[in-house]
Amino acid sequence: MSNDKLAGAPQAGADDREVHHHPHQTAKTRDLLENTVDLGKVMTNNQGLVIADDQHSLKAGVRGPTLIEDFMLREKITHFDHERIPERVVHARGAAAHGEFESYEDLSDLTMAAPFTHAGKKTPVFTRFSTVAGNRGSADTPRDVRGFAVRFYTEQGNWDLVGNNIPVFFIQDAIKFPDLIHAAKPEPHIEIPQAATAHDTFWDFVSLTPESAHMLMWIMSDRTLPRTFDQMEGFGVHTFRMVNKEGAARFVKFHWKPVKGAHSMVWDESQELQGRDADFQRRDMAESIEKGNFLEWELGLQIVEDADEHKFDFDLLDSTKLIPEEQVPLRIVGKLTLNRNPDNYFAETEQVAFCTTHIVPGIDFTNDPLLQGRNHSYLDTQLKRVGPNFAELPINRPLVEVRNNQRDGQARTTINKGRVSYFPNSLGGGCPMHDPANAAAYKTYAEKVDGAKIRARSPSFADHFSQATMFWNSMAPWEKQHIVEAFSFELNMVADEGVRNRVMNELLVNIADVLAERVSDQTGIAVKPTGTPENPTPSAPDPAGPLRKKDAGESSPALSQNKDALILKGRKVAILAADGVQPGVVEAIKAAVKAEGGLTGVVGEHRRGVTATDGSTIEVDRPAPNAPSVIYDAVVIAGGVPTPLGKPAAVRFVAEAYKHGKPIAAIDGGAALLQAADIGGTRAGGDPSTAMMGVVIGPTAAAVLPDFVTAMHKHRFHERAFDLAPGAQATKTL
Ligand code: HDD
Repeated sequence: MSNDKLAGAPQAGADDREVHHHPHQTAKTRDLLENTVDLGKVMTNNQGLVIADDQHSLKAGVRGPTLIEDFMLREKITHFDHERIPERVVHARGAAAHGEFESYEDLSDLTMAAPFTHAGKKTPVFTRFSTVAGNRGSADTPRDVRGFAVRFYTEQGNWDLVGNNIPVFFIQDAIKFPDLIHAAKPEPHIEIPQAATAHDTFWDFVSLTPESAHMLMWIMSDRTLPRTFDQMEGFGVHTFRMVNKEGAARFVKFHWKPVKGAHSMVWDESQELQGRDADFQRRDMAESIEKGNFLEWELGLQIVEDADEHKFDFDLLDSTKLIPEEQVPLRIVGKLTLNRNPDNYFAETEQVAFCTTHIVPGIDFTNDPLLQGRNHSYLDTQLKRVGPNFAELPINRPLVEVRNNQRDGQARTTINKGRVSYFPNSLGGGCPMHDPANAAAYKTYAEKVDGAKIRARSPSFADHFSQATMFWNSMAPWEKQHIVEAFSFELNMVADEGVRNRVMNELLVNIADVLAERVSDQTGIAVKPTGTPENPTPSAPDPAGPLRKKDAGESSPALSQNKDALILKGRKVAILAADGVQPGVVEAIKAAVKAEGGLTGVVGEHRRGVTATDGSTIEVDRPAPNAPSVIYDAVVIAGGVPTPLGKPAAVRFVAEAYKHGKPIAAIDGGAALLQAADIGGTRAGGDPSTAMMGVVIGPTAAAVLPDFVTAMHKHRFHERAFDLAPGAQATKTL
């Protein structure tokens, strides 16, 4: 089968195999229909009747009661009543896109998996991003883990890599998952809070579950505030196996590395976005794809030889641990590109049914108890959510034609023929038959297993703090500051004294003293051991404190997001302009940003445009009241009199962009707006032309744009928000 053919296959509606084909429709009857009814245009009901009037129900007299015999009304309303399926019990809010995965090399020495058979091999994919806690109608940007689920439609069958944007998880054993989610979701008596975890139950659970310490560091970091989907990393989380044709297996961890680099927003910004544009991330993805700014990640593998399974100071089967990239470097093996929006949200994004058990020859599980438990959950949830025939839906259908003896069930669409629906059979010529000798057949890796039945955790899973400390050690000062602020915010939301106490004295103190002290400063929670007369809070039953390596020196630079933006593709720059702007300035800004692959939007007072000093009109993309700063990545004040926009909205816009660390440039009279917003050198009474902390001020576009572009590559200037470096405000960074 050619790749082109594969690429077209999962398209909804493109395939009219059993789903749309009518068993009685022939070319002749279709002709007949075309002649009597204009099939392309008219509306029919589900029975096939052409509808005469879809606007008025059938009544006894124009003002009379509606008649129960109105089957048209009843059909329409009844179908509407049944439009919803249960939303996902977790990861309910999501957005997805189609695309392809291209392998850079032939990996057949490692795996038989079809996506890696040769360099240039393309496999169609469907990828869904999600938040975990919020309901389907919640917002895109709460502090939450993001799901990162990739389905590969391979010629061996569907392979679902159902990962997250964080490489570790809260718990080590799936038996705790329902409790974790009950604790994290809104409190059951009042269904509060929506799409957030700032409440007593979550912190109660994690404070009693010290294995969550490492994950807590990740979720309290900016990783849970990704700026866009394509600026976040993705991880398969578990250690999987790759198996080659000879049956040799190696351990593997999967990483998705965003081509744009991994960058986040700040907490204040993410909160504001929830109100200003609840669809910010899904909109960004859909619009980027429409504009041809496709979303791209490279796939990295961490391969561990079978013989090296026990060479780490953690267990590869423990999902609360990662393998530092410095210990096992990533091998970059291919690229994921998302390049096509779904045609229909419900048919594709809502009904896609990922299963961790969807693996293909060449990929296998390990005994990670979290993965093993997940493997029960996904099929089960799809049966409940979408139904027993979920695999027949266009988005879920594998490329391979499905042939087996599974039959019937609700909403079955396949019309299986003949009398044979069992195996073995002779009446059907033995078909469909299983085929042990077939090289394409899925065979489980023959791992040797031997053990007494036991409910226990392996002692090799017992160190809950070393990697949490390593994460802390790996952060830049501003990242540490954000973590302190996040813990402080969350713990300040917790009312129960005992819970606050346990988080501080059984988790934070075991991660890093300075973290505990700084959170203590911001929350007033005393640092003193639990279970003592001074602090009678009962301690967690599980081993906590003694297993730490407090303030150990290990760090992993790969974990920090303190890195420049690799490319500026798709970054949105607001150009604030007002009447009296110099001619050519807006065009020059647009050209400079476009040259870097960025996008611009002109923000003016009204939709009617802005008049330059030469009388020309500059088109406005968004009027100021409709243009919150949080939807842009940077801002250039193009000038104009008296101050651009001349309204408090403009002052708020730049003050907020400044607070959120965004690059700012002011040209000509634009500097007055900075002054009004109390920004930069003007605050210190210094020279307003000084370029500082990503604020670039100058008389002309040509003078400021090169420095502004350099500033954009820094992504954000977080140090502005707090005095990390003494005198930081006056530091010239450009
Ligand atoms: Fe899960 C959905 C990721 C642990 C049970 N999970 C779901 C989705 C993602 C993840 C991305 C959304 C898929 C989509 O877009 O449709 N889940 C993870 C990761 C985990 C994890 C990375 C840990 C490493 N999950 C996990 C456990 C269990 C589940 C331990 C149960 C024992 N997850 C589910 C589920 C969901 C789900 C109930 C809800 C909706 C769905 O499956 O389709 O089966």
